[in-house]
Amino acid sequence: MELSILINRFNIKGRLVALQPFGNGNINDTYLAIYRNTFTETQVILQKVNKKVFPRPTDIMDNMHEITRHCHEKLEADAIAGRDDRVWQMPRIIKTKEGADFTIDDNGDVWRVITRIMSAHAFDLAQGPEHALECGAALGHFHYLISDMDPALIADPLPGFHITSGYLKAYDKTLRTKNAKSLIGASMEAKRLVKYIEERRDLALCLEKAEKRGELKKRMFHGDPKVNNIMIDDVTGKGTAMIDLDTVSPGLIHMDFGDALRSICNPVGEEETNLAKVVFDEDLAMAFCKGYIKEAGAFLTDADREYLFDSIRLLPFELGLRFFQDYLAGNVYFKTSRPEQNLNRARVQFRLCESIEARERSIRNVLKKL
Ligand code: GN1
Ligand code: MG
Repeated sequence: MELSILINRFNIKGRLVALQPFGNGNINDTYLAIYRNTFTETQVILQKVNKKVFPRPTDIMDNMHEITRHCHEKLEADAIAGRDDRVWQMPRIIKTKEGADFTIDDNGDVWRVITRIMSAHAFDLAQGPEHALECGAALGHFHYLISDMDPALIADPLPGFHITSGYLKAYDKTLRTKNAKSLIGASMEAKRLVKYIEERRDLALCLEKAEKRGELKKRMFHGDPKVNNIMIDDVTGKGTAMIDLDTVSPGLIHMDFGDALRSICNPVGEEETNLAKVVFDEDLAMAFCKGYIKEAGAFLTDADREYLFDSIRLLPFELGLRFFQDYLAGNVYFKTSRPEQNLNRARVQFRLCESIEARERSIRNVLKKL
């Protein structure tokens, strides 16, 4: 179905002058649409929700409805009370002409339109400590925003998401397939990754065990706070919004903390092919943590703080495992543009994990001082 016909189902003022692919997401298909009016211009984001990843895309939209409603109310109340040092933003759902939150095309795919956060950008790589600090502040503020949401209003968007034991099980199952066996048989590098995972199986369960013991509790989390999901105001340089709200649901906020750090503190990014360049940058980590604690410090318990290092080590391991499993399964989950891409992405995450392990003492010292 033609995109311009599809977007025409939504209630947007003006004439459509541009509609083009946008961003670098690994999951959904995203487009930027520009509408022109006599005196102004409206820019919106058109997205197809990936139904191979999200089993019930309409649940994703119901969740988005609840999350944005809750957060917009809180943002407005805080703005009126003058509680903030800046304008915090969050995308809004643009309804169809019939008043629905989404539309379904001839293939049964769910499409939505949301507002674009204007005069702000997200970056694929950390730009330096100031940027990292603002990313920390944006995540911390987002945790504050969703902290008092009723989890019962949210349907599980992606069963098993950020449950490391589940990813290990899926990996074990994939290992037994013919495709995986032949890929591993043919590659020294793949063999090395198999060994790497074996050596860390126990560590991978540390947060789940802490949750079972009651030391850590589920709260609302973002689920995907990587650096290019954090919008920075072009004028002030301050964090202004978290985007990509599809995975917001009850979970361990440690998963967000670790995921943001594994993304922000790897200055060369997820697609680097020269492993020697992949290191965990402690200056960026310190800056991020400062920003995060300023906004979220008040609701971190002693036990929460106890497990921060574990989350920093766990998330690159978990993502590496997810990339490697997808490589062995034939690249069915993450978008790829070449066959070895998920293998390389896994190598980058495991290299980052090694770099974190090598710096454990000094990272723990930073965390202690927060
Ligand atoms: C996916 O859609 P995107 O690119 O923001 C993935 C994250 C990974 C990330 C790695 C729902 O996020 O968990 O950390 O790729 N999202 C989902 O780049 O699986
Ligand atoms: Mg995402």
